[in-house]
Formats: sequence, C-alpha cells, structure tokens
Amino acid sequence: MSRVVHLGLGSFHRAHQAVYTQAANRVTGSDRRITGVSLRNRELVAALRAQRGRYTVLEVGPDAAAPLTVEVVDEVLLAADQPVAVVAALADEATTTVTLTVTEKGYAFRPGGHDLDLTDPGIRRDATLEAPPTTAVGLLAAGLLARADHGAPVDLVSCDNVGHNGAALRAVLEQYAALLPPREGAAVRTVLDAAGTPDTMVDRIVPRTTEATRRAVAAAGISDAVPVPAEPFSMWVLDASGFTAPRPAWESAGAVLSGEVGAYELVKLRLLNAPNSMLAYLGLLTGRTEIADAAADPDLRALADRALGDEMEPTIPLPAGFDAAAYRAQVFRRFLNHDLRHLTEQVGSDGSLKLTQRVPAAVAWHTARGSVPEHLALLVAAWLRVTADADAVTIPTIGLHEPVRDRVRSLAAAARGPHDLAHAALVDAALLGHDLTTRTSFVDRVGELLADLRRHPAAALIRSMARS
Ligand code: CS2
Repeated sequence: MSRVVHLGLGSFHRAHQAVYTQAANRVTGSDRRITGVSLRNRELVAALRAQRGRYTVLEVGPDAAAPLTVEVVDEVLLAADQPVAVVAALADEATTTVTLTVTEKGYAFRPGGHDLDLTDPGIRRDATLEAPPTTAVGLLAAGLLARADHGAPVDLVSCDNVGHNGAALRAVLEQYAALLPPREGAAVRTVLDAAGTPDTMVDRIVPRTTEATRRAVAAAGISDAVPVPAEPFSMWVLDASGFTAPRPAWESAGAVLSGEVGAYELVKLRLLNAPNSMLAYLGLLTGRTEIADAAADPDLRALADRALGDEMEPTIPLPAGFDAAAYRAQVFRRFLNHDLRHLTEQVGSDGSLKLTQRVPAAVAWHTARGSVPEHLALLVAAWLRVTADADAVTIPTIGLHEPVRDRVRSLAAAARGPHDLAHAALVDAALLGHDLTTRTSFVDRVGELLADLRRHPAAALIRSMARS
C-alpha cells in the first residue's frame, strides 16, 4: 500500500490531513499510513513514539464531537537527528504522497516574496550537499534526488497558508536545484518536472495544546501526553488535476476536489486569515490575550468585519455558488469560540511572513482604483506598532515571534517619526513584499495611523474608527 510522508508534524497536521487520511481509510477500506516527520520538536517525537504514533483530537466549542483517536501515523521521525532516515522515507518507492505543513517560514522565502532566500544560512549549507540536509527544502530536494534512481511518481502537497502554495513550493525547489552541483541539480529538476505540486486550501483553527486540553482528555478516560485541541469546523480544497500518483481518497472524507482552488485560497487568506490577524494585533494593543475576547469587542469586531466585507471581498473572484454572507457570519462565529483559547500572540506571531500573504495584493487592487483601504492600513499600522515599540503590548506574552523585529526596531531608532518608519519598513526594506513598495498613498496612511497609535491608547483610535 502506498504511503504518505508528512513534513512538519505539528498540531495542525495532526488535526487536519491526518484526520482526513484516517477517515478516508475507514470509508474506502484502504490502509494508507503516514510517516510523520518533525523538523526539530524532540519532545513531541518522544511522546508520540511512546504512544506508537497514536494521539487524540479534542474538538472544543459548540457542536464538538467526542474525542477522536487518530492512529494513522505509524512512524515518527525527527529530522534534526535522523536526516538520513527522513530522506530515505521521502525517496522510498512506496511513498507516493508527501504532504507539508512547515508554515510560511519553512519555505525559506526571501522577505516579502515567493523567491527562495539565497542568503538563508540553512539553505546555503544544505545546497553544498556536504552534510545531511536540515531545512524542509533541503530535505525534500534530497528525497527527490534519491528518487531519480527509480523514477516512481510522487506528489508534493503543500498545506500551508501561502497563496498558490503548490506553485510556490515548486518554485523554491527549482531555485534550490539551481544552487546544487550541475548533475544533482539536473536530477532534482527531472524528478520535480514529473511530480505533482497541487495547490490546496486548508482550514481548521488549531490552537496550542494546554493543560486544559490534557485535563479534558484525561477526564474522558484517555491517556495522551500530546492531545490536539481543534474547532469542529474543518475544510480542505485540493486541485485534483495537480496529482500524478496514487493518494488517499481524501474526498471520501469530505475534502473538496475543485478546479477553483485559487479562488478558495484567496477566500481563506483574505476573508479569514486577514481579519484574524487584525483581531490579533488590535487585541494585543488593547490587552486581549485570546482571539475570542478580541472578537467579542463590538468595536474590534466592526473593524475586522469591515476589513473583510468592504475591503477584502471586492478584491477576489468568489468560487461559483459561494455564499459570501454566510461565510462571513461563520468566520466570526468561529473566532468567537471561547473554548479554543486561541491566543492573540499565536496568530500575531510571524506577522511579516503572514501579512505578506494576506494583505498587499488586496491593497494593490484598491490603490489601482484610486482608493486607500483604511482598515487594511490600520492592520499594517497595528503590526508595525506591535513590532517596533517595546511598550505597545502590555499583556504578558510567552512567545510573540517576529523574524524582522530587530530590523524594524533599528529602522524605528533611525526614523524621524512614524511616517518615516512606515516608508523605511514598507517601501525601502519591502518587509511586507514588493506590492506595497509603490503604494505610497497607502504607506502614508499607515504612517498617520501609526502616529495616532503611538500618541493615544489604541482603544481610542479603534473606537473612533469603529463608530465613524
Ligand atoms: C491564523 C491561522 O495563526 C494564524 O495566523 O490566522 O493559523 C488560522 O487559524 C488557520 O489558518 C485556520 O485555518
């Protein structure tokens, strides 16, 4: 039976693709198993091994189903310790599907775009082929290289929130192949040319596991050190025409095969992820620890809802038959799920990478029509304020991660004020992508809003914008 290898064995995979794969096995009577690869989470790997790959998905909130035992992951590897075994799993003829959830960071994009960052130290080291690879891109390419020996078909399925994720994955692998010695580079390209890299849209809110998750699972009589909490909602749209090899029949478990994946990806990034980021940054600036608390504030909700409905929705082609009003209402119901305890700092982390996927193309749509999207400017200003100013977030956070924080802080130190900082960060340094570098009317507005956020408590600006 053909197998799946998954790179990025985090909570999202365990509550999403693994669940679909198990359900597809049950419906079709097949037995496709997953080799789960964590890049560096040693504790998770040890715990999952001790449980022979088995774990629990705990749905929380209204309409939650009973805890689900997932037993489809039957091999667990840690890339940091076992790179050779990971490459062997990727290269195995029996492996016909490789899925990935490595987050925006895992693609080693150059800041602000979809090109491989040729200065990334991990990428440069891996491309010498002098030692086993350490990066997701390096591991995948090494797997493809080894597959040149047999040429069995394989598909590489990105399941990250990146626009045109399949095409983006193919592009970084092609650019990586160009860094390799000529013979190896050519072999990787040959295997990649024959491989499928379908675009996908993935959706399920999966917060961090907490003690409350463990307690709830234990109360249900299940012993599990690494359960995963998740909302009841789940969606997966795949471009069926992008596959070349046998794969689990995920559609029998509710995944949607569609020729309109691109439209679904835009719906997800702009109508769900962007307002989610907005609640995260406005929430962080007004002392909210959880997304549900931010969404329950009528002013924050009004602003996020206007960003979604008035500013994002007009910029995208909706999939045929798509009910935008119902989607919009459902998005806020999902954000309001208090039991999820989804942290504003979790959604607010890695903002430079996430916002690049979620915001600039929509801004470009507006400025091309002569308008400046006010709420999107507020979102970017709020991200800048959170990133640049140590005094902006007053609630305790445990890990609000931002790869360009030092960069933004040194730009802030050198800037003559908020307007200058907005231009230095968004135009000169292109920290949110090239689309914004020429949208100076938008960047001016970001500067003005940032000035306001620095001068007054954030709640005052939020209140006046929400009520105007
Ligand atoms: C969130 C997403 O952390 C974030 O940036 O917007 O992880 C979101 O919860 C998922 O994409 C929902 O499918």
